[in-house]
Amino acid sequence: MIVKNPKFEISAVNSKQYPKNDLPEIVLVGKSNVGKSSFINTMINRKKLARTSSEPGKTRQINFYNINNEFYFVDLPGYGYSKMSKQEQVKVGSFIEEYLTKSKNISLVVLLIDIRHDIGENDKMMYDYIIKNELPCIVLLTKADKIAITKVDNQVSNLQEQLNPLKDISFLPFSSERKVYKDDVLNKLDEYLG
Ligand SMILES: Nc1nc2c(ncn2[C@@H]2O[C@H](COP(=O)(O)OP(=O)(O)OP(=O)(O)O)[C@@H](O)[C@H]2O)c(=O)[nH]1
Ligand SMILES: [Mg+2]
Repeated sequence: MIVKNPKFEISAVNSKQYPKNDLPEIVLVGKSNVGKSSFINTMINRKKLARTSSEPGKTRQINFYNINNEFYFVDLPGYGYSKMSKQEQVKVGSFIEEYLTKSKNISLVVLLIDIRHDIGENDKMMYDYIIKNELPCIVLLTKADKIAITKVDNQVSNLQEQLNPLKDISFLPFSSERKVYKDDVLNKLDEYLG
């Protein structure tokens, strides 16, 4: 994948606002603060096109980034941010669910999980939802720079064992700080874009 021309296209709050074309979509899901927006910036070589924050709960809408007019990266709000009001959490949950059920163009769901943490309850729920709805999926273990490089492979296996003991889904490490993982991930995305 060569990114020539990444463009922010639209922030949607309901399915009527999704782009009206059939470009394939690669969608980022995961807990607040896990690094979904940072992932997009790393993949498109831009520091700030997708807005990020050290405070969880930064992305509140569904943001579509048009890449080369070939596909979209779709940045969703994160789940599981306990400081968000109940009302806001319900709203965010319904955005995610509406997107996953209404979009007809999902080529791949990328589930992001922090490599340092065990699988959380809401990650398990998201994973089960993806499998039940037969959405194509890979799992990226983010913030891999936060652990010793020699421990990364072991931790990837450990988390895969917890979530996907059948090992029929790709689990890969990722870091927006330590760029050695980027090429493998780009190659994997290419497989799904066909
Ligand atoms: N060390 C390190 N920090 C990261 C990495 N990815 C993201 N971060 C940091 O983690 C924080 C959250 O990143 P975001 O990309 O905003 O996370 P998000 O998943 O989009 O969060 P929400 O929009 O709240 O759901 C920011 O301070 C990032 O700089 C990474 O790979 N390594
Ligand atoms: Mg975000």
